[in-house]
Amino acid sequence: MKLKKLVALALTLALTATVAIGCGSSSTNNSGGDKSANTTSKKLVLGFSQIGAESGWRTAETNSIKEIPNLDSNVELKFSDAQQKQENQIKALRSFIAQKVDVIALAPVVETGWDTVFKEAKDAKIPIILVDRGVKVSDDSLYSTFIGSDFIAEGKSAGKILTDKFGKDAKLNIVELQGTVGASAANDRQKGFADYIKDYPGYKVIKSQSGDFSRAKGKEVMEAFLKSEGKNIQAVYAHNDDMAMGAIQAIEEYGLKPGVDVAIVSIDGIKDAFQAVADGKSTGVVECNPLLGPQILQAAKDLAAGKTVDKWIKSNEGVFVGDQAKKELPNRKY
Ligand code: GZL
Repeated sequence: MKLKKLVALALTLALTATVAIGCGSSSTNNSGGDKSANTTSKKLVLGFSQIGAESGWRTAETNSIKEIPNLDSNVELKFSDAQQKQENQIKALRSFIAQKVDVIALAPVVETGWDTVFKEAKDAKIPIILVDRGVKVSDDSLYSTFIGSDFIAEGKSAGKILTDKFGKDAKLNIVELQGTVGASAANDRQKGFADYIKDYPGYKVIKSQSGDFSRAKGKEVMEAFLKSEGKNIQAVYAHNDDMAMGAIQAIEEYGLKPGVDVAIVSIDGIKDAFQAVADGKSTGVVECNPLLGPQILQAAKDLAAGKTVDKWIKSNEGVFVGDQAKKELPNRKY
């Protein structure tokens, strides 16, 4: 009997010791007890530096990005709005680096001036995702991928809307509302359009100025164009829809009919632009997809998992004129 009790006691002691060691090792893992025992449950922390809220397109993109944590609860989003200033974006990137985020994403307001802070991110082993605008850096390995459109192709598509409407031999004086000075979207949309109309000698850009991608500035610049050129203007090429909407207002206030006296083409694909085409106030719109949240999420997860991603993840988009725009209007999400 005594032996049995001794064996039972020994077994109990052995069992208790095992449980204690087990807990000790998980608390060792916890190191301080306040972290979850399973370190794999750590969230992926994504820092995003947004340019601002200059256009309907930008707001739609922001909404898509802010949806990311709802698409994947294992992702924590740190979002910063730079109010259109590069120095605020650089500050935000430095803050993300200090917070040791897993991945940094940004929509770079302008193409240049990123080498130093991108090198700091590389030294901190934090991959960078470029969103909707590109950069010019000394070494392309400073960023992992660019998720966005082919702006040169968009500029060509805008030119084609005009040549399809007026024909190869038309004589057309065009005024151009450029996007933000120094932005890749503005530089390449200007280049694409200019390259395309080279084959149409009658098509001439007689004035070109930045409206900074905003409706108010687009209206202001169009008022100045009308003041100096008046009825000598036959078409407007706007690098985004918001500036085109501003131009439409200016044309109407000047006493001309937008879409009739003055053709209008623009890029983005916001609802207002589709409505303007459907109403005959604009000739056509080239879509540029702002709903990039899901693609950013996938790229961030792949990079955090150590996978390589394509250097350019291109967004798919269409071109809409006349009845096509009327038909597509109800489907527009932004
Ligand atoms: C394009 C994006 C541009 C949009 C504008 O990818 O960078 O910036 O065309 C926005 O509406 O302001």
